[in-house]
Amino acid sequence: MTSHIVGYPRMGPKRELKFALESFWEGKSGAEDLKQAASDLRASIWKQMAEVGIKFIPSNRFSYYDHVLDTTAILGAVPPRYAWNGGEIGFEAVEEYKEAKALGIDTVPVLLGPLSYILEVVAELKEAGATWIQFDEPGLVMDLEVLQLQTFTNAYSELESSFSGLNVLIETYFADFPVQTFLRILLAKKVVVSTSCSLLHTAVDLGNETKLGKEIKSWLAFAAQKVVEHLIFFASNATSHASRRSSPRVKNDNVQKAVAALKDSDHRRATSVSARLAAQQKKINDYDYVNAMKEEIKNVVKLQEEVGIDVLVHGEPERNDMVEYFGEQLSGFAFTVNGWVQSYGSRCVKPPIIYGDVSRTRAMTVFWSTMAEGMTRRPMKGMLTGPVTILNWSSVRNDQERHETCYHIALAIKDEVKDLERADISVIQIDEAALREGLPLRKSEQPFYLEWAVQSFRITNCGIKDTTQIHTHMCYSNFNDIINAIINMDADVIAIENSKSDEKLVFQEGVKYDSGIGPGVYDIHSPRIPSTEEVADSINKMLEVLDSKVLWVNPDCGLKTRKYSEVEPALRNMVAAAKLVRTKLASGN
Ligand code: THG
Ligand code: ZN
Repeated sequence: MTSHIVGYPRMGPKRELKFALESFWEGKSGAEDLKQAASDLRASIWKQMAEVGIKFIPSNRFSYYDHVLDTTAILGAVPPRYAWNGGEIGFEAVEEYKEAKALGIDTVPVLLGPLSYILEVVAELKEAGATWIQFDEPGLVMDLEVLQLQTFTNAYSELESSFSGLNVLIETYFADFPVQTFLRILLAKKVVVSTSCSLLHTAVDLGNETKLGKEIKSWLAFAAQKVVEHLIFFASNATSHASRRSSPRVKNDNVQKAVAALKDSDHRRATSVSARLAAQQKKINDYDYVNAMKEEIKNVVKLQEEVGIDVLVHGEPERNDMVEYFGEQLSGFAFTVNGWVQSYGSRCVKPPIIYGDVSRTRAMTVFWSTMAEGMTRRPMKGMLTGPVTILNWSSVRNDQERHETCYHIALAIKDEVKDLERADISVIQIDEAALREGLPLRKSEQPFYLEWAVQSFRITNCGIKDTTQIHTHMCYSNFNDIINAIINMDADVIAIENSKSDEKLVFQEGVKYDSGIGPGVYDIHSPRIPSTEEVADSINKMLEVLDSKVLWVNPDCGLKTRKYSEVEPALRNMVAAAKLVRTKLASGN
């Protein structure tokens, strides 16, 4: 039996890569400093794996920003709109292999897919002395047509002669591998034990966690621990699994009973139900802190009023992250100090750990939302994160089904919605940014996921007044295939990311969408400021398929990654565009 690691976090245990990158971008350090930081990180990972006795250590796993972007650049497959003329890109696979070899470590260089350009790299790697090569083929676990599988098989058969003298590993992840169709031609005939997917998006080292209790720590493994753990094949895990089963931290009778008692009327809106439970308001002791936040909120409100936004937000300066913030105030969650996970580029998140039944003990957002609401005569949205997103962006206990945990969270968020309504917040946004992201790859598993995900969302706002407007937001495009699930969410207004999609939104024939919808009119992930004409153009395109009564005009996602110097002119242009189109509509042309 041979040991093997598919991939490892790139950020470093203390986010060294993030800081090196951002310092380089800001011109505070040079390219050499950045390269040094990167090679230090690679060396420490290779050494660590070699020390614990991993046989197949991967190289060519590194990327400064994104490995799919790198491959796109190598292949020259950059969309024409970027006008890429950066020329040819070198075979860094060989460089990284040599770099590890210089440290005395013989690695398995990893390449993305069996494409013709790879042949050249293969030859160079053979010459440099590589004996194993790993190909990532994540697409293999999707529902493939016979023809597509045949194409894979043919592609690898074609390549076989170039592989002579080399051992080949084919790697899939996140779902089962269609063994019967593919293993026949697989060139690696040994059994290799591996983690089920790359550790890229796991936290780095549990050893750096100072605030987690001993018991909870014994239930967890970050990348550094998984590397060791999979070697001993989970045997030693038995004790910690047993400790978790019997721990009173995990089971909460009240939550179990509440979930067992859920019935249809808990996720179907009924017009006549009125709000009940008394709102609790957390008492904030730190006077200075509250005042600083208040100042920030005032500025955000003022900016939006000046720019001419109709429905305002308070900017959430009191929050760290849209998931972590709620986790911190709910029971059943634990937190890391250094459990950073790469999200994209240099951006990281610190997913909370859901280890037990989730419940809400006090109001979480009412204090800030009412404060903000009192600063303006325009509607101020109460901002919440939905249960599916809290679940999908946390590390979730695996001793019960994910949908059960999701219902726990839904009930907790429902309490918050009720409290906001009682505090006269009449527009409440419940973000389900990660709803699409959690969709299983296999079609056969999708209906069940969508059923409990949609029900969880509906639980949160079932029973509120008709006059309270529920908004939601979803990140990432490709909503066409789940449009019926989205309609079933029964939200009054939905803001979706759309601006990067070349696909035409969204409404196939026969789909009737009559609640409010705000397909994002510009891309917030770029610092580029969209012009008024550009936004007006985008609005006009939407009006070709949507009635003006249901259309909302908004950016395609939250603005937290943007500077005020970018946000302000962008929003001004957006509002100007909305006014332009409105005037045109009113004049009937
Ligand atoms: N929260 C969580 N997951 C997410 C997002 C989120 N996943 C998808 C999407 N949004 C990813 N986008 C971002 C955008 C910005 C940042 C992280 C993910 C970010 N992070 C800080 C950083 O890296 O500097 C971390 C420090 C901080 O929390 O302020 O800016 O919104 N859970
Ligand atoms: Zn978004």
